[in-house]
Amino acid sequence: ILEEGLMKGMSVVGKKFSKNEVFVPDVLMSAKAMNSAMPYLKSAFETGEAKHKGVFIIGTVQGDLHDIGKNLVRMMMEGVGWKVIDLGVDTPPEKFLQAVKENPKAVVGMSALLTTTMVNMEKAVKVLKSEYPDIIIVVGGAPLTQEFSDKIGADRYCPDPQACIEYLDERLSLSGN
Ligand code: B1M
Repeated sequence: ILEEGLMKGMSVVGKKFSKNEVFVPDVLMSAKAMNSAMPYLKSAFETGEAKHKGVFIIGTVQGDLHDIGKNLVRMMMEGVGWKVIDLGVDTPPEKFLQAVKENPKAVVGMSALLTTTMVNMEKAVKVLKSEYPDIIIVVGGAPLTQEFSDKIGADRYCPDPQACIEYLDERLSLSGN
């Protein structure tokens, strides 16, 4: 149900959103439809019949209260099979670090919408990478670029949720799972 139905559907929506063929409300509706099915599948996850792709920790960085984009990424990631831990908005580096300590194999996603909070993203990336050099960190948000992501030592800038999904599928060889 998850792999051949729901995830395939979300993938179609994600690709269309990337190409501006559908818009934020369409993605929200699809993600809500997807999420409404998840409780029925919970027992399969608990017995190990269905597996998550991994744990994805996401938060909007310290000082930043914008969460619409971050929530979209969360829903899309859940939609394609990641277990998501959402740290919310205004997330200090220590909170990211604590979440990684509790989930050492997790991938981390950070969102920033303000030029003034991009500097806090840099701080959070540095703290995580110094304690966990192999951790994968993806970043996104309207003012960001790949150049900025490279400069602060993150692994990849994702302009939209689909880019995030495709990058992690490829990097972790998850396609087709
Ligand atoms: Co704010 N705001 N805002 N705001 N706000 C912007 C961002 C701004 C560009 C407006 C403007 O001046 N034109 C401007 C930033 C300027 C700058 O820094 N260069 C701005 C400002 C200045 C401010 C305040 C400082 C205003 C004030 O108080 N004087 C203040 C700051 C508060 C704070 O955070 N401390 C503020 C407040 C607010 C509201 C609370 C009113 C509200 C936020 C509500 C909420 O999020 N719950 C708000 C909003 C709504 C906006 C705009 C209008 C819309 C942002 C949005 O949600 N876009 C925005 C102007 C604009 O963009 N037109 C603006 C839709 C969303 C789906 O897109 O978040 O980019 P986005 O996410 C995309 C991608 O970026 C990507 O995927 C999403 C889907 O494609 N993405 C990721 C995002 N995170 C990702 C993470 C990933 C991967 C992809 O991996 C982890």
